[in-house]
Amino acid sequence: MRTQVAIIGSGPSGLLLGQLLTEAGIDNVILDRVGKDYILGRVRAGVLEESTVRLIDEAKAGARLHAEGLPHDGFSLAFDGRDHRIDLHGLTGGRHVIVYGQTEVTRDLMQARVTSGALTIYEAADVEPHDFGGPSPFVTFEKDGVTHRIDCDFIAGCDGFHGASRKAVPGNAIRTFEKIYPFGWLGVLCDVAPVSHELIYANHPRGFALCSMRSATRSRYYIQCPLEERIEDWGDHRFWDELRRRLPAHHAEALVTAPSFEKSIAPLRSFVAEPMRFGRLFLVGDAAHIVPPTGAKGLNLAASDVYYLFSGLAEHYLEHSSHGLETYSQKALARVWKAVRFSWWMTTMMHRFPETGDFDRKIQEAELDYLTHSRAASTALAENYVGLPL
Ligand code: FAS
Ligand code: PHB
Repeated sequence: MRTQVAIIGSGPSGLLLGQLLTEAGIDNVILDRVGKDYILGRVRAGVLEESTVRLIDEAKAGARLHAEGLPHDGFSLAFDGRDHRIDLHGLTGGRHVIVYGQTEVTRDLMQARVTSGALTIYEAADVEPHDFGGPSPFVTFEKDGVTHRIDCDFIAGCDGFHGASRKAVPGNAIRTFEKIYPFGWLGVLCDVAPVSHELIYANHPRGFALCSMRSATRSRYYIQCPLEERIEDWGDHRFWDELRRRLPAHHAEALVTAPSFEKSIAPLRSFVAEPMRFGRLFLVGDAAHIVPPTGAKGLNLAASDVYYLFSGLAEHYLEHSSHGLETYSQKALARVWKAVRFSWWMTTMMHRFPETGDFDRKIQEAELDYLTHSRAASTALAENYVGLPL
């Protein structure tokens, strides 16, 4: 088999890139090691930047997003028993974010791909990129007991943090930067109206909490928890009681609960691999970087990588210029590091660290006080949250 671009991974990165290439008439094949249902069963991000929405529109997968997504003009920071609204719309000259689950984005992109007739091969085992240092890379995989080979011009490694692409790069050609946080997020999904029409990020002595949503009738809640926590020790009642303790009283009283139908613990890390290009192999999204979800950047960073790589590939095939591909890594990393900084800053400001001493706590209080009383400080927060320019 031969294609122009072989894409490893059918998550948001791979699907978005695949559909943009297909719309541009550039042949591509997506490979994933699992099936559609497994991918759609993962509960992940919930907040989309406007630039991510524009890319989904370009991929002809935005209809349901515009019909069901929730535009949000602000969110609240809760601490010391009170709310402080961050007016995204007012502070950024009219910009906002859209609340729409990553699962639905993935579902819409998968549907767009089926409609376009482009090829995705699911349950492809042992996918491996080869010879990406030269002019004739290829990918191999196993399916139904047969080894297959796809010859291509370029390989996009969209296979997430645990994928094969980054691992295929020689150790002396790549540098990684990592920070592991000493806690995780315990998250639940339930079919009940959210406690507030906007998101609430809460800093509390017992730990961080986040009130989010997927729709007006589906809530998504998180509480910070120690890494060693076991999900089986967290019945719904224990979760709701802990969430109430971490919210201002008026929200705790207003909270309506329902049985959770998804409950999981996610560890938090910051991770960046440099560079993001190795000859004809390009790392995209979580394959190249991970951020703690506090800043709602993970999925949106994957989308900006796709924007830079798609632009470079389109320039290569349609304008016969390699400038975009040559500058992919530098452009993507410039935006990645600013989002990594923002996500680290939000996480440090909003969470209780086991080693947090009195001094660190006073610094957190001063940061929150400055943030909620200075237009300059809240504008900086707002412009990062809605997304820095591509
Ligand atoms: P993904 O990991 O989504 O997709 C990679 C795909 O590659 C998968 O389908 C996988 O099956 C496939 N793959 C892996 N190895 C392979 C191999 N060897 N061969 C073939 N295929 C392979 N971001 C936010 O913005 N907000 C959040 O609240 C948030 N919460 C998160 C919670 C969790 C538990 C996790 C893990 C991430 C969360 N993220 C969040 C970040 C998340 O949304 C990612 O940024 C997003 O999924 C990135 O998309 P991809 O780069 O496509 O990687
Ligand atoms: C979510 O709804 O899952 C969500 C929203 C905002 C975040 C993180 C997660 O910062």
